[in-house]
Amino acid sequence: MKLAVLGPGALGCLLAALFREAGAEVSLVDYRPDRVARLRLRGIQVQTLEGVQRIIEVPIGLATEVGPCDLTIVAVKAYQTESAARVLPELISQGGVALTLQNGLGNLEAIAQTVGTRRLLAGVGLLGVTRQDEGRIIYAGRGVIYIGAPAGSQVSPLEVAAVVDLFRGAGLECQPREDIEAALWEKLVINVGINPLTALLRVPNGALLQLPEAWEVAVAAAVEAQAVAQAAGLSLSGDPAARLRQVCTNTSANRSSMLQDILAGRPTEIEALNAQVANRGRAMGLPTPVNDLLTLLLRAAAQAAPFAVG
Ligand code: KPL
Repeated sequence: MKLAVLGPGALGCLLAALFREAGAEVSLVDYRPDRVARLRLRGIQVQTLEGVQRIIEVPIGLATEVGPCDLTIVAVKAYQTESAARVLPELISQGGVALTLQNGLGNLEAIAQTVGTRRLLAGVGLLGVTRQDEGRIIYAGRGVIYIGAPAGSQVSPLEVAAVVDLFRGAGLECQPREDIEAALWEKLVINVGINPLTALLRVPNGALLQLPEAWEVAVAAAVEAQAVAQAAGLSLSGDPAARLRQVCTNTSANRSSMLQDILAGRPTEIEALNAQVANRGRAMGLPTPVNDLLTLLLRAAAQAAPFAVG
């Protein structure tokens, strides 16, 4: 199976490196020729879960160089999905599958705009990966990856099983999910709690467990998200606070992706996370004051960067 991982961020680099080490035919795809050239020279440097530094030489190229693949994993930031979706037709072979493994809501819809829903899969990953620098990452916490066919997809359960096996073969914990939309929301419930609080307070995920006020806000955001999901007809498993606690424990040393974005001066995924909860809640007449406020604070934090002191 020929694989492409689109997006050389933390998750993209990790997946490409693990697949490569497992002997898969994989390429990392980027849209920036200058970065492609640098990553080709340097390889991908991974600090493993055991704390060992490894350099893994992964083939890296532009979409036109890599060409059609059987499986293309979209691992770009949610705010880059629309532009990434434009190169997907070049990367997906006849009968090939696109799998989004991104945070938040709205990615499936953006990808479907260019490649349709028939050969689409969605995935949700609860693992912790920190990007230290271009092509340099820390695999900071194990976590399960769920993969399934969303509404409108015609990818068969057998094909989903083959993709799940591929992930397992690369040493990742992976499970098929028939209710992948519910899994996306379960992850959203976690992200709307952990990501903005860790980004605003500039702390690793585990610190939230030691900060009672921050924890209270994180749980309140997660509870609101769960209520919106339920109002939208999705039944999510488990209690949001318990789920938050488990992910904070499993990824305690990890810097959330939103904290990494804020520290690097990049845009954040707030529009795909808390803003989605707030918008969908509003549309159903369900108040989401905590998600409203966190959305405003994160927008403000991004706007404030040029004025920051110290
Ligand atoms: O998805 C994540 C993120 O940082 O975006 C978690 C699971 C919270 C790990 O940090």
